[in-house]
Amino acid sequence: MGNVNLATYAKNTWCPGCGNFAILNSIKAVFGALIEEGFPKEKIVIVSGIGCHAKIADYINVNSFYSLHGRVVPVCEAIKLANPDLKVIGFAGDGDTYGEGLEHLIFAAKRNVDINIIIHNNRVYGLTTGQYTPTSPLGFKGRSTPKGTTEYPINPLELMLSSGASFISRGTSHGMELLKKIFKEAIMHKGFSLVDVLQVCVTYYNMYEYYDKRVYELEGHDLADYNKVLAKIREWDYNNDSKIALGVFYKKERPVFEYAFKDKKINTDLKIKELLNDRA
Ligand SMILES: Cc1ncc(C[n+]2csc(CCOP(=O)(O)OP(=O)(O)O)c2C)c(N)n1
Ligand code: SF4
Ligand SMILES: [Mg+2]
Repeated sequence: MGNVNLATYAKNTWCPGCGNFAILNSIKAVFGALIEEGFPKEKIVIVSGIGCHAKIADYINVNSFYSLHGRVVPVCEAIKLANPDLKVIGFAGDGDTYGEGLEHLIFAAKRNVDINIIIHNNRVYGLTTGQYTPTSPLGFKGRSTPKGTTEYPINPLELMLSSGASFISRGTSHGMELLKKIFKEAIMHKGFSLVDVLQVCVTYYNMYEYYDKRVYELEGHDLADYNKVLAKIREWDYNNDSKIALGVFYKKERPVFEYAFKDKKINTDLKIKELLNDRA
């Protein structure tokens, strides 16, 4: 974090051992480094939803907007459209944005709005005490499913790839060095970036041991080859017992929405062919 102090007066109420601390400390370190490098602090805006994760807005001393459950993404989009000079980072829950707000996520990825969305994916509703979410595994036993869920989870990275996201990555709350690296790269990416963080909820779904045994870091794969990336994304489907890859899965440059939207000249200059080739 260097010399930049981003602490606030708010009392932290997360459970001891919660994976949210790793996200908080990693992002504070990244913001601190950006500010030290000369990026103006007043141009950073964070947005959160509703859930345990959302309290992060109270714990970082930058501009923030504490929004509604499921509405992190549209608030980020609106801020970015109003002022494209801002760096807009949204912190959302898995219930929050893979559930209630999913359609917003899909369309922000499709439009390639230049925002960064970080998902605190603890695969459970933490704040409301342990119900299942779209990424809970089959058979998950929680408050609303005492005999176990009968649904398979979604693979959010696969969904993001098919929706057109131009940066897709995954980290865990047990690996802060990698998390910092991914956060920085995602924030600097020009276009829609998603970071799915396997954030452990020690109280309702403690997966530290499970993840520690399975995670490995991605190395040297072709970040722009759609089919190879898809195969890598499908290796772990949030339900099977395979190894779990971490790092950046996909990265591609393509025109961002806010400039195409704002500047008619750029809009007419968009090369349709380039856009069509984008999925090749
Ligand atoms: C519109 C709306 N729907 C539902 C709720 C109730 N609610 C609050 S938090 C929450 C779930 C939080 O789960 P998640 O988004 O995964 O966040 P976590 O607590 O796990 O960080 C729900 C259903 C709400 N506050 N507002
Ligand atoms: S309930 Fe889970 S997600 Fe919420 S603060 Fe506690 S450990 Fe963290
Ligand atoms: Mg959750």
